[in-house]
Amino acid sequence: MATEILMLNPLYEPTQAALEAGHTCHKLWEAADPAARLRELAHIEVCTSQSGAGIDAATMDALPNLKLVSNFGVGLDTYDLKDCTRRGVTVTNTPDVLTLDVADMALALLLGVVRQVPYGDRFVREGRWRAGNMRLTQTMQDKKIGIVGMGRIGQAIASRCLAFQTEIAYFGPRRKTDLDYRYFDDIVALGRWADVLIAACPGGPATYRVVSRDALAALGPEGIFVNIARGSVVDQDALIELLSTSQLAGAGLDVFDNEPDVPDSLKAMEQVVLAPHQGSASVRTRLAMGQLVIDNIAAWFAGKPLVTPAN
Ligand code: 8YV
Repeated sequence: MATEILMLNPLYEPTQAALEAGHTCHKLWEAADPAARLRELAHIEVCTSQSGAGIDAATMDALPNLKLVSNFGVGLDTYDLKDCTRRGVTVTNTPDVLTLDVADMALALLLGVVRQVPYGDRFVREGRWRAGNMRLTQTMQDKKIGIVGMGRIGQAIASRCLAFQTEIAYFGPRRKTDLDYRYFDDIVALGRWADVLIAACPGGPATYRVVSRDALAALGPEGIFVNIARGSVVDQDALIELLSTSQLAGAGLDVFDNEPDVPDSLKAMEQVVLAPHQGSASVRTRLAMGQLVIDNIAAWFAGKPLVTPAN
């Protein structure tokens, strides 16, 4: 019997093509009337989605037979996992395979801000070097780095930062007894200790605006903020205000409120390095993420244990 999958949104092309080669795939975004299409597909047991979109209650209401959502991405802030569990829906995600790339991105942004790499690039291209050398920058050496969220990605960021002769401390819901890094149970106190805050925690209600105005202000005028987590974890308005009044030295941002819209005020700031949510966006990592999406679905249809269930 043909296996059927409902794709709620487009996936990375090679992943989507591989799924289409093995299953009958219904693409909800191609339907002229998605609500009517969902009624026709009420028998569906397996869906795909991605971290930016998740699945909402109305869609699950329309799919009473749904058992599995295979999600492309590690972040599950667009899912209400308790509600999924209550409905008997398991969500799988793509942890581990993207950890190193996302950690690398945090360091790329941090180095970009500290050594002003994009600024220097513009300086050369615009022919300004002939008129004199570029201004001097901050250094990585001896920086105190505060990591917000010491999970898999936070730990990979920490191990990279150590190679730059920095000090590390972290904030999170609890101390990790297996880690030697200094722990702060108060993010403002971490901000006061640190020169740099790097957000690496999950998104969602529990971490909404956890990087508060006070935490950012505590970094001081030489302070730097880096975000590879979610736009929701930082008070973006406060960040912009502190940057524009020189109460913070710079920021490296891969994620934003309301992506892909980025405030013009941030785009205008030369002390800010911006990236379009590129943390996991290497070919190798995206293929590995897609493989997990595929493997979880294959396991489900084969009646085997799921590879990376999240609930
Ligand atoms: C991707 C991400 O941008 O894994 C996540 O949670 O944010 C990123 O890897 C996203 O999943 C792509 O849809």
